[in-house]
Amino acid sequence: MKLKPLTEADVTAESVFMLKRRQILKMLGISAGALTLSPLAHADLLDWFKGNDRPKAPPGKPLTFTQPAQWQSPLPKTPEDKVTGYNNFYEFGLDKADPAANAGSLKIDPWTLKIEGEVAKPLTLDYHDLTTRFPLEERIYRMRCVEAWSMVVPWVGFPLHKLLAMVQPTSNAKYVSFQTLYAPEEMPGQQDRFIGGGLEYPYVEGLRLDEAMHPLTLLTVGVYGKALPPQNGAPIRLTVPWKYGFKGIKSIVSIKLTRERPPTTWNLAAPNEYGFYANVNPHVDHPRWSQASERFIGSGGALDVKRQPTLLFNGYADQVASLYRGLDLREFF
Ligand SMILES: Nc1nc2c(c(=O)[nH]1)N[C@H]1C(S)=C(S)[C@@H](COP(=O)(O)O)O[C@H]1N2
Ligand SMILES: [Mo]
Repeated sequence: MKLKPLTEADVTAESVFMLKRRQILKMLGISAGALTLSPLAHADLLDWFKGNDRPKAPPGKPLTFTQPAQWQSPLPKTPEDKVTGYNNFYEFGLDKADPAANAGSLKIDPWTLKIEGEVAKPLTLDYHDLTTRFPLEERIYRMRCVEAWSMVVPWVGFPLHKLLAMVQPTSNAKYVSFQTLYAPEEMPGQQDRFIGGGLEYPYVEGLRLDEAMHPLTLLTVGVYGKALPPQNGAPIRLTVPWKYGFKGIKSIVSIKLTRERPPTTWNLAAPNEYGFYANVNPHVDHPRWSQASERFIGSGGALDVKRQPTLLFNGYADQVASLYRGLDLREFF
């Protein structure tokens, strides 16, 4: 697909962050195709902490939800301003501050989410349905980005298996594929390879059906008790806490049950670096950096970012290891 490149006339105050990145990339002669998730995440993190001109996330509407004891946690939570201010959402730029600065252009109401494919009862949900059709629960999950930083986040959502039960997968259904909204006029990264990191859009992800049916797998509509802000993937995104963060596809418009394993965005971009499974694993390093430890983003400042050991399946091994019995986790990374 040919997209109209941005001209200088398109550069508004909101896109200054992105312009800066584009110019730097051009000066360095880096082609967008050579970009991957950043191994320079630490420098990036320090940079982000220094910024004091970050706009506040727009307040989402408060949600009604229960707090089942099973999903609460004694772990210290990552503060809300970091959860909603330090983001990866390449449709809005590559820097961690870009999504919060630029995702305000995303129109989330009205919204249409289609659930189709190998199902007996296809379903279409609208914006209102997303927060009303299923009882919402708060779940405090660890979140681990493949770039080796981590957070603890109080999400609000409902388990994906409830939605799948409603559409009734056929016996042919073996995988679940997910697709982000494709709207280049709202998402500058979908118009410009330099802004969007050279990824193919729309962003797509996938799970095996048994992974999708697992009780931990959440369709997330809120964070910190309120509707998701756009930078976190409003109005609905996926959360799979035992996998690297890039599996958690944002702003979903399509969920399709399939016979074949669906393509996934980061695997398409760099198949030797990002696998389909993407299970968090301290013993399987990224080809360009170690995954043995991670930087936990807590309440401290830039100099107080704690390093901690990475946990197998991000600490959820008791619950999910059985899904992978007999699978070589090095080969199927
Ligand atoms: N559509 C889309 N979904 C996405 C991404 C993206 O760039 N585009 N980034 C992923 C990555 S790499 C991570 S770590 C998480 C970050 O989620 P958060 O910003 O809510 O913490 O979103 C994931 N989902
Ligand atoms: Mo990530």
